[in-house]
Amino acid sequence: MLPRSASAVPPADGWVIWQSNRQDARHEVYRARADGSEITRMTQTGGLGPFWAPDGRWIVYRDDASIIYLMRPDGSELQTLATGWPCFWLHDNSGFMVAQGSAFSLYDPETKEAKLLFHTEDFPQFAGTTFQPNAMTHDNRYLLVGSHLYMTGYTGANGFFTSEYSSLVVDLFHKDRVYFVGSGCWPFSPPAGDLVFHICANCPTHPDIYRMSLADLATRSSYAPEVAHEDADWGHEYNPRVSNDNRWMVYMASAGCHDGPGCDYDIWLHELGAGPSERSRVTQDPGFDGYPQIYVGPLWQKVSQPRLLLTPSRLTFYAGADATPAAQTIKAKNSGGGTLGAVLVTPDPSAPWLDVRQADASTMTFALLSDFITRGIQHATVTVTVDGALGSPVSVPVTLYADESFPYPEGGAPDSGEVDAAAPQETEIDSGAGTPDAGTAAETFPYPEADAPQSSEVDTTAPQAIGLDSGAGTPDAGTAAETFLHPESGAPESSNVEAGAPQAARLDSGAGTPDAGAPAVSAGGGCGCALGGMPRAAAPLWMLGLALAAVCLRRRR
Ligand SMILES: [Ca+2]
Ligand SMILES: [Ca+2]
Repeated sequence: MLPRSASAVPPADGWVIWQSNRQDARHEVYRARADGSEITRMTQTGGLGPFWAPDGRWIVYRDDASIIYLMRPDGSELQTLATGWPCFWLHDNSGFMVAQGSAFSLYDPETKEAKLLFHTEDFPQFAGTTFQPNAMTHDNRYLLVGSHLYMTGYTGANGFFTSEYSSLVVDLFHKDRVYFVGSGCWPFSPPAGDLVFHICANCPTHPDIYRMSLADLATRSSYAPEVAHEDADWGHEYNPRVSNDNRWMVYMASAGCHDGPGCDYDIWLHELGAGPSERSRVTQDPGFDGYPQIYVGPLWQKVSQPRLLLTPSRLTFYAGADATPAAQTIKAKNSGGGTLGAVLVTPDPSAPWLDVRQADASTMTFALLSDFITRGIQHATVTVTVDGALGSPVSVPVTLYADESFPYPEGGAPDSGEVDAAAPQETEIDSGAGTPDAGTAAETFPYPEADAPQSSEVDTTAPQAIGLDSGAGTPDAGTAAETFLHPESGAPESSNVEAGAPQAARLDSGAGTPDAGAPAVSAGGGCGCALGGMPRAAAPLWMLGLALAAVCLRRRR
């Protein structure tokens, strides 16, 4: 059945990866152009839940034993990394999140090192229920979580809701604040802008892909369909993911069939903001085609000359006058051949609050100068140059959220209407705090209708600016993710890899119970990323996996 509406022309340099059992019973990773041409099988021994690095330089996936693999987008440099479930890449390009029991760690694909970002236990309100991180916003401020937290009714930061399984936003700067997005699963954030997406489980043609503005967490009034089709019209939508250039969404949809590998899911492409019926078809095969990712740009290629890679590629600070955040570091790496030349850092003269220094030949340190901080959101752009290197210079966007403990900037207090849109009911705490002001949110966080991120953003259409790395160096203790997500973090011990995650992963092998392979929990990297908040025992987690699959996908009438 063909789409009902005219569809946009897929990007000529767009690429999609996904998992499919089209050639044999085992799922493998496939790659194609965004128009569905040039389908290439990428794996031979099983491949599930592939995730593409924001700059395109790596693909990570797992097999049905929860062994994590890395490969280049051309299939080269295939290697195993660890055991667990890859959940998502951080938009700052620093690595990908892996769930290992209740521990969530950031893995650096170049150094192969891991560092703990957080534990389920860091979020006590989720004790006794499920906690499934699906994505992080582009500034690493908000964690998007699927959970049963609201199952019997719960009052979070934006009010009381009841929903069996729901998509939630957790403010990592105020971990006690949980916001309800909607009933259903798969919360996901684009690489820029202030939208979140998820699968609405109780909308007119559910499941559908809905969006909401983060500036609107308090009222949810911007909650609206991004993609919505009737089931019979290939409208059983799941797993929305947004391209690195923030223009395209890929997702999987069936014609109403629900339960995983036995269903003919196909991959679909949608242009963001083009209306809920706009789409084009990427795959058309009777097998299961699911968990797509899209990358727009030239495919990664090995080069002989030096190529500059910065990890992370952007920084966010959240500051209160009583607790100046720790300095953060960015590593300059050589993702090409030869030897990388000297690194030159050019600070932003309009940002006196930011002190940028070179700690050593490849490490840049970013610190805040409290005396120069004023209340609100501030942006800076630091330029990193390496003569003779591909991708140089690189502009690094730095964002500062300064809370109410700082003075207002020159010009005085904002209008009374510019209260913290995210939590107006908590004005004692929130007024003027780091969440976007209602009056400036649109400007600060462009909706992806814009063809390119605003000038202060990294140009995500220029993957060569942040190529791949030779593998030298180790992550610093002060990088953004660690500083903001888990200040008390330490390296995860191998014992943190609990039996539960791999066991749950085996649900997706397609054998056994009717729920095996159901997209929500078993076969993909999203909703069922991890089964946290439960005792470290295999059996309950395994059973929970079945329950989640049922809940997340069976919100039928
Ligand atoms: Ca639908
Ligand atoms: Ca199919």
